Amino acid sequence: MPAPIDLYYWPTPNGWKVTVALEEMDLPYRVHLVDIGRGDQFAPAFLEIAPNNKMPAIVDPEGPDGAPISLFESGAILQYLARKTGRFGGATERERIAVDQWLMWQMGGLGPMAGQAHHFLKFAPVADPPQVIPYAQDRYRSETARLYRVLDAQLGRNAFVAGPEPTIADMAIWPWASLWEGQEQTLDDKPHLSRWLDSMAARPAVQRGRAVHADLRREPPKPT
Ligand SMILES: N[C@@H](CCC(=O)N[C@@H](CS)C(=O)NCC(=O)O)C(=O)O
Repeated sequence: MPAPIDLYYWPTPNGWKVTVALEEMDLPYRVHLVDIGRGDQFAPAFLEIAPNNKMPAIVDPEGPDGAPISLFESGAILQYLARKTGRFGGATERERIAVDQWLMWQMGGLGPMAGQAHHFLKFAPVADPPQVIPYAQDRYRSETARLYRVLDAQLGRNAFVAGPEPTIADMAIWPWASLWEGQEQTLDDKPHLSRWLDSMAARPAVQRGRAVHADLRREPPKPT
């Protein structure tokens, strides 16, 4: 049994990527909460591990050469865990290329765009004072919609994002896509995305990863 991985975490989509991957890969882990609402991400000890002051981050006491290694950025963490276990990262060079391109699509596209959609649609309107900025709302809502159309087309060709089996690309994308309602999206015209969301949500490891400290999740109040 490998030594437990230390996971620095808060229950958000970027955090769920790593809990889902750790659960899918049967890796033991210990959770260290980083309350990003309270500012824990700026603590000097956390910045040593994650200098960009964002979770998730991990410390693996059994790194590549048997010595501890720390890393931040959820996409890099997923790739590391896939290499460590030899699972979910693609078995051939062609499979790895397919996985990596969709992983990067999430990291550079869906994550930032859906994140800004959440910000301008859900959080800014209930800020003090409220900020309703239609240009930003339209821009991030429509760019997120475009990305979901691309994803739906891909899922029309494959059961999972990068091929017939689930990979770290699915683990990166599902946490964000599962929050489509808060991004003011529709699934009515996206049958493949809808089917994939359900099949991911039915996986026991996904459910366990999503449940880690779910009680601490804070939803913004609805605008009045
Ligand atoms: N690109 C980063 C993004 C991580 C990220 O945005 N984390 C957010 C929570 S979902 C955070 O820690 N925010 C704290 C802050 O910005 O101060 C990754 O994928 O790991």
